[in-house]
Amino acid sequence: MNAAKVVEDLQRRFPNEPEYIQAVSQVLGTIEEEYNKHPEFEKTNLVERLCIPDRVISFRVTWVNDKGEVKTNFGYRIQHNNVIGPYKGGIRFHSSVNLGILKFLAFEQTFKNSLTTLPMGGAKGGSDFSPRGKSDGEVMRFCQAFMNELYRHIGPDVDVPAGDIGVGGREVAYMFGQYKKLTHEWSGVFTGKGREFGGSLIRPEATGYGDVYFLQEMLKTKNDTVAGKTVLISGAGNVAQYACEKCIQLGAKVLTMSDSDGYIYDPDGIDRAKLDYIMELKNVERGRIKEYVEEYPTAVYHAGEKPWNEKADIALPCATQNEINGDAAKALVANGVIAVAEGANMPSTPEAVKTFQDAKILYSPGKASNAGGVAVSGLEMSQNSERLSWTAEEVDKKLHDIMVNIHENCVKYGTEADGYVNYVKGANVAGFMKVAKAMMAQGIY
Ligand code: NDP
Ligand code: 2IT
Repeated sequence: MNAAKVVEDLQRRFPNEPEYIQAVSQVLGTIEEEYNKHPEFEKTNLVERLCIPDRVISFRVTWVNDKGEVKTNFGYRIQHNNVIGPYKGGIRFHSSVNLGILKFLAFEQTFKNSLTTLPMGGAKGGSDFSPRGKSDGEVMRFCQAFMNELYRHIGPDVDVPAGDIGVGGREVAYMFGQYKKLTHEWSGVFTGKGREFGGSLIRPEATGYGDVYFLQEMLKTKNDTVAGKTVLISGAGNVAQYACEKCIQLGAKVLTMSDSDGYIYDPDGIDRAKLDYIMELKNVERGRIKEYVEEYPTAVYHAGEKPWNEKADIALPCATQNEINGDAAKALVANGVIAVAEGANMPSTPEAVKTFQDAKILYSPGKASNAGGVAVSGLEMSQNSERLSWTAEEVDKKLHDIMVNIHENCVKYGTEADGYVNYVKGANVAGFMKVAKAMMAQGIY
């Protein structure tokens, strides 16, 4: 395989999908050497079969808003690869959603799920519907309309969706309810469900906690810990909130959180009480992060900006893709950042990744450090299958063990000659090899 040639070819075939090309390019660039040690891969054109999704489902979603107006959005489900388990991955509702973004997410999910060691294939879905500013009734009607189409393509042993941006416990519950109504069947077809109906304890916390567990492992390689560190977090949603919670528990000082309109900087640190305020603001009132400074006037709100110019020891990007560009990465490095652990999917541009790696700081890609969310989704599937639920302590311990294991695999496959751990390479090679072996075993179809 010549990675550059494959990417060039995909770019020609899918010219309007830059995020998909970006994700493929990063993976192929780092697995090329390993891939070429296995001539049997090339003989069966494994690379092309791996990059192009098994199936792309697209559909129209029509719903009625509170004013009685008829609205139309599009819906997608990308079933990327199911060689190691049922298709598995979140659903994103955001105005920016398009085919290329969902294809990049489904592609990444395949390797991430492989890294968890649990039997899950890769998928992603979503819509350009934005829950922002919508009433609860509108969100419910949209979720039901979305499920009226999607239900025929999913199932507990076929494809198991979950949340992502704009899809949390509320949306999962509405979609699950509609699936049940349409199929006349209760099954573990979704993860991230409410605790009363099969949801796993620690699933809401899992991505953020897992990100910080991974960060702890990275710091351990330098005989360092999270305690006492200053932290920049972007986002104020599910991942950001629980990354913040774990940082607070471990004695770090979180200085920032953000949303798509701007960020807040709190020089005194976001403590437990302040985080409780943010959780209420975002999850119940569905407000904006700028309201934080009305409650805590010593904090400052920066409209239209991202937090990366602030000085801190650690950065946890937990909002969205490409939120750290080359300049932002240079600013972080110049300000002495020692570790970047991605909570979001592909939040760093290729220039940013290069900047972190050239500076030899600890840097982990989302598919490694945010895998805790889907890992606990896998544990939710197990609990649903055996009709049991495990305690929070049990699930948290399994999550912790999985994150430690992913870190070990990154070190195993990503350590370079000078001892620097290239976590991107480590995660990609480890994730890829398992999928590749399963694909080879299952033949050409
Ligand atoms: P949420 O919807 O709960 O929160 C998303 C946060 O990011 C919000 O604060 C949102 O602000 C902000 N945001 C979204 N889009 C943009 C944008 N275009 N520019 C700037 N800020 C933006 O989503 P999650 O916390 O679940 O997801 C965050 C990231 O983590 C995503 O990359 C997701 O793919 C990834 N992830 C999520 C997992 C999960 O289990 N939920 C698992 C693994 C990864 P606003 O309110 O203004 O939109
Ligand atoms: O990006 C992700 O890993 C998720 N949004 C979670 C997917 C899942 O199935 O739990």
